[in-house]
Amino acid sequence: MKLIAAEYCPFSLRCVLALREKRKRFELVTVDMAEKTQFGELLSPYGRVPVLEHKERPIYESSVINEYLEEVFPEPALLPEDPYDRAVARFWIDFCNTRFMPAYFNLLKSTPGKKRDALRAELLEHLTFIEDQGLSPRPADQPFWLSNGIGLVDFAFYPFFERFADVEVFRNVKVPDQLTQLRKWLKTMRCLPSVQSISRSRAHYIEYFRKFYAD
Ligand SMILES: N[C@@H](CCC(=O)N[C@@H](CS)C(=O)NCC(=O)O)C(=O)O
Repeated sequence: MKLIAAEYCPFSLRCVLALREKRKRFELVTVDMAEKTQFGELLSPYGRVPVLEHKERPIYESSVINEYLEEVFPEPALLPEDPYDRAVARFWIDFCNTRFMPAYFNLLKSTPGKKRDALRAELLEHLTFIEDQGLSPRPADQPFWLSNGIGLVDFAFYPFFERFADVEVFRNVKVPDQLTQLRKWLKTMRCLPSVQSISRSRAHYIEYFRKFYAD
């Protein structure tokens, strides 16, 4: 099994984390997206990574890949068993893909001014929504988003927080101190061996992203 991925790509990280948590052996092929025309055949029809190659067939889009992995390798389970709970998990993955992630990248790509201020407010609103609707309703001793075990919702969001130093330093948005559940969840995630295997230091991210996002 092969994962075509890119360095610093949060979507690729989602799949690396799911594969590691499923304890699956896979070849990680890293392509340089700055030279993406050279790698055309490896990319998705949208010209993107990640792409999973399994049994000589390609699977595209990080959320689809992770659901495929869950179906093909059901153990350990990364989605809840109950259909309602699965729907809740899929809601959060959708929220991440359609609200949180666009707000995060639009803020990073913004130029100084009123629009940036609005994008900053939007991202903060999403962080508060995660705290209030996603993490606060959990039982106090539940470590992960939806259960006592790690799951696809945790992996959908974490890669953006892994590199959150970029919005903190270059766009002045940090996870507010009062979002205690979100902070607690982040702490738990950072202790996972699969997460530690892909983590880099805050200083590393700041240095790397400076050339893209410093005004
Ligand atoms: N919705 C896609 C997003 C993947 C994505 O945007 N990947 C980036 C790298 S982080 C990419 O391939 N960008 C190339 C491009 O859009 O030209 C997913 O979840 O897999």
